[in-house]
Amino acid sequence: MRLIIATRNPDKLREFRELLADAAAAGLTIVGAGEVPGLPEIVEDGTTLEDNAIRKAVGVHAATSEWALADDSGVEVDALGGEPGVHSAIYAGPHRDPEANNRKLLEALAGCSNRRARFRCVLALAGPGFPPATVEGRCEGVITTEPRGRHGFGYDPLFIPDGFSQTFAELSAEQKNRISHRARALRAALRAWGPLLRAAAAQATQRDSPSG
Ligand code: ITT
Repeated sequence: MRLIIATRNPDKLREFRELLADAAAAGLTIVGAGEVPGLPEIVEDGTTLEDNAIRKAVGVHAATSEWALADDSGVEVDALGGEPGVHSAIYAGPHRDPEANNRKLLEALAGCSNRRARFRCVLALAGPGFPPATVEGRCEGVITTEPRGRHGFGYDPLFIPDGFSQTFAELSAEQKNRISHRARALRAALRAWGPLLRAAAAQATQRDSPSG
């Protein structure tokens, strides 16, 4: 059975492939939205991560009739009232430039001693006969005063998770994948929806087998 990851962000997709390696080894085929021809562009004008995640999952499921998992995520900074939050990708403008986003965030926090923040990831699943649902994962930490590290993507060079002295961009992919908001959301997703997806996969295998 295919699970379409309803993202056009190649870094997110890479992390999903790493995090879902066991499910893939067990027979789940992970497909990125970019590999599915003819998908509509989904407008992310929801006011919450939940809204946008559901829009993306439902949009991809409606266009393909297949199972779709979407991620809407962002960094919430306490001293900025939770911004950039749902606007994280376009914080410095519609061109979605991560370096410009990072510069703008550091400028917004210049001289500010309260640097507490969290990454939040909301995952939405949509599929045949399944009303769309969401789960969430969070990772608490602080925002640095300058970018550090070369791994990861987006705001990773600015974010130090609690319990570490390195930023997400200084940690290895394996370390980030143990504690990240996306990893935690995916663990919640597998707890909530794993049995359902395994049953759907078994049904699909039976349907597709010559004797099924
Ligand atoms: P899709 O909508 O196609 O999934 P996107 O990049 O537009 O891709 P979002 O709308 O969810 O995704 O925006 C999330 C932004 O939050 C993303 O572009 C990054 O800037 C930031 N972000 C999310 N998760 C992150 C992570 O693990 N590390 C660093 N930045 C992250």
